[in-house]
Amino acid sequence: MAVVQTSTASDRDLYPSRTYPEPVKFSRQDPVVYSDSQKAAPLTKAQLAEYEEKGFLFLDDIFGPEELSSLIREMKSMCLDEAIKRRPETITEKGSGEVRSVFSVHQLNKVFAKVAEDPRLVAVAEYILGDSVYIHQSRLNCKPGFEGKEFYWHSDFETWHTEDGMPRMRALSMSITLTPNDHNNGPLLLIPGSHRSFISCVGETPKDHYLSSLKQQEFGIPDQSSVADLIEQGGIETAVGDIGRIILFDCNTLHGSNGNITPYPRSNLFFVYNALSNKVSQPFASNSIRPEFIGARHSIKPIKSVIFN
Ligand code: 6CS
Ligand code: FE
Repeated sequence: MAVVQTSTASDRDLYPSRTYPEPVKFSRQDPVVYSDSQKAAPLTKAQLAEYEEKGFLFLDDIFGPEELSSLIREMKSMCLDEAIKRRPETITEKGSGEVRSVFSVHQLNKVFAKVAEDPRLVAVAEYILGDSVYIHQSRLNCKPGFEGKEFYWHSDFETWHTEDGMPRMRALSMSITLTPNDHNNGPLLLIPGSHRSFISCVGETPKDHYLSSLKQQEFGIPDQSSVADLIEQGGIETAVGDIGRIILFDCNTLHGSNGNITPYPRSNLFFVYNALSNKVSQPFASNSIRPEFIGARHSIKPIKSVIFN
């Protein structure tokens, strides 16, 4: 049972993890939605309230059919391309060698680069984060049929904080569904309300952890008792949806997904928007710096602002 700690851990690190011998539960010290004036809001009050409350929100009917066809074409060629399979940005599945994830797709593919900077997405990210934004990470998770393995419960922020040096909870992910995400093919599972707690994980970060964590994460994952408590409180919501649905979720919302044993791939395109004022610095609990294709550090490029001129 994690000790509940509400005081801040230290002035440098509000979210210490991978340092204590036992799990500790901290309260979130950062806002969820940073903007408050409804004036430039690209979402309704009800949508913003739901995101604030649950830590995630589904957005539908953003892209037209032609746009989706072009994204699907690019995804299929990437997930199946032998040359892509050999690139450093590509993580393959344990056992089968199928493509599990391709990172930095906004830099590898012009179509994905355009979507990353699409004003319809950027406006939402800027409003919620209350700042201009840049892409901290992008990836295509292919989750191929039969071979797509699970992603165990985790907070993305816990990793981005400890391994990339992201100071505060001022980032969010947009996952664009490019194949149907149904109850059977390993959809994203999210724990409503979990974004308001920070679960400190036990176990020091191994050297070059990303070489194993992106295939199967074993460090920086919350203890079972803390996960069970958060599920007791908030339940589990399954992010099923048709092609084109955007799953918008806070950097600290606990999520995971089961393996895919159906013939049907569950392929989603992810963009992680970070506030310009929240640029990564030195990792808070790791001795190695992750490669640029996993977390932007030297190639931070502010996206042309939509609501902050
Ligand atoms: O380590 C990371 O940055 C990645 N790991 C997971 C399981 N989700 C977020 C991100 O793609
Ligand atoms: Fe994740």
